[in-house]
Amino acid sequence: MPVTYVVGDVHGALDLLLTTLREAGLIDAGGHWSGARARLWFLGDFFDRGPNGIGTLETVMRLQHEAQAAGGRVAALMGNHEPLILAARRFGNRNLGGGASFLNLWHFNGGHDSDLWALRDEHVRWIENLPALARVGETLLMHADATFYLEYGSSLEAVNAAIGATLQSDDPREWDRLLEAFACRREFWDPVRGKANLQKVLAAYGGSRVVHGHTPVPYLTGRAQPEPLVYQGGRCVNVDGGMAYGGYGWVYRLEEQT
Ligand SMILES: [Mn+2]
Repeated sequence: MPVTYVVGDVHGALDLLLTTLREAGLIDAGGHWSGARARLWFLGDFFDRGPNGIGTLETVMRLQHEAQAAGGRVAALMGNHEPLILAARRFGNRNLGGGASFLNLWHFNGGHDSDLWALRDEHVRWIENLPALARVGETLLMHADATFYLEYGSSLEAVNAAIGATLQSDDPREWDRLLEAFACRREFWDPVRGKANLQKVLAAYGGSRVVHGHTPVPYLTGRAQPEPLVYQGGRCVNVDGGMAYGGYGWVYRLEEQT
């Protein structure tokens, strides 16, 4: 079986991403795929906060082609910052009630105008096709440590279809609903309620553990640590090292559980 690796939220920290992938042996000194048949999953949030969202996206798209040619695979989930920038692009400055526009919301969440200007149709189509959830063996991959996915469907396929449909919608309320829901976090953290939430999510979508990003580890624990955070008795792994916040870039190797 090929080895699977997972990278959390890059948030435009392209230089750190390249260093991290190089140290893991997944790209060479020239930045090209050297992972052979390895699988690499990104958990979304390519944009905002850090300086180079489009460069990050284009790097992932390029590595996807290079990996495929080598018999490997690069794949990605959608984070909340992907619909954020698409909403800013689709609705712009239109005031949609409450005095805020999607453009304001995106800026408030760390959006850089340079990314929006550089966002082309090709990028948009790629983002629109990203799944929200994926399963690799017994591991459920999700961007957010949140249960809102259950409001979109009771199977992995249903969630991906419903969130995909939202991204095709012209109804700002649908976008608003998604962005509000996607802002939830820390819902697996509490020893009791978090455990129950985790069980609900795993029961619906399969797998025996969750690997997620979205909430930088120091936000949960109050301190930086040099490797991903394993919690809930090993059934939950947070791979968001806070790459755009002066934190860590991690390549987390999935040990297949049988
Ligand atoms: Mn996020």
